[in-house]
Amino acid sequence: MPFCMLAVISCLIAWVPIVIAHGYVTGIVIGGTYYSGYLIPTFPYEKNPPEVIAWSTTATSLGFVDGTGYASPDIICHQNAKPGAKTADIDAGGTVELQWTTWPESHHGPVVDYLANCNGDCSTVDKSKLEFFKIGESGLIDDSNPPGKWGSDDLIAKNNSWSVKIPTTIKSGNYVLRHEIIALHSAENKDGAQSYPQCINLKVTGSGTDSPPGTLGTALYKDTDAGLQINIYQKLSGYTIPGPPLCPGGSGGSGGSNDSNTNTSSSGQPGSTTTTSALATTPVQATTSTYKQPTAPPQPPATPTSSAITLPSGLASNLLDGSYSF
Ligand SMILES: [Cu+2]
Repeated sequence: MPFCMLAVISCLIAWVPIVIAHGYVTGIVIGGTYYSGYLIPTFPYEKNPPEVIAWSTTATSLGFVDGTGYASPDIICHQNAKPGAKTADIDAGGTVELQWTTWPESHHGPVVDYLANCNGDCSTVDKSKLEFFKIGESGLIDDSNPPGKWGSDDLIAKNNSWSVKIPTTIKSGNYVLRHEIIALHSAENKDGAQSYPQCINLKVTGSGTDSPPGTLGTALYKDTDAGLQINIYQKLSGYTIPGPPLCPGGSGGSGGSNDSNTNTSSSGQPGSTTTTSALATTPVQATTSTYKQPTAPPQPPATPTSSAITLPSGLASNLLDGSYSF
């Protein structure tokens, strides 16, 4: 991964840029109900953080999992992720809207969504056993002007939000939704793609019977995948969205404008072909709040006050994990 000690030090002196870089899901809206995300700037430092539907992580740098982590449990739901204690109800066929922090425009890449059946309570599930099937994907939308227009650009255009439809045909049960942006701005380098996975717990209710076959999180990607080792600054003849093919009933997500054939799923089938007219184009305002977003500014664990830099222990391990980029 790109790594520059000078940049790390300058960001430590001015802590805030680290906190606002990259991104995470701050909130989720389902059927008009607002659910808090796992607020990484604050929850890790609270004694009793609120119980939420989102999975906790230790990605306090708002960093990513790069190609060296595709076989690591961190790729499943981000660094050291643990299941959310709560679960949101949703009808099969319903839409989940995920609200991100401001996504950096430079971080072009696909947006993908998966479900995995918990076969029981998701709050105690063993993530290493979850088998994910893809329910939404949006890759390269328009490459007329490299680096092109990507799923991530649609996400930014939709006020940094993304809507994904739960297939109407899947059977009722408890599922983990794995929502992910893959940033390709450094993907010309081996292992340079950056995954930002975010997981939430859902209880899906419907009359469907589908139980699509899934893939373990640690088997979703290889660093040699065509869609993960790629130079997006040149004209591309097409783009293969990483991961297993879209399951039947899956869709292009809110970003898919579907006006080109540049997306190709890994199975060779056309990628985003489902129209998404029913999906919200702007974030739904919270009508029911299960958790009030704190108004206090994020509290870093320690702020260096002089030129002597002391790394907080958690940060030091993140650095070793290679979770920084600039
Ligand atoms: Cu970044």
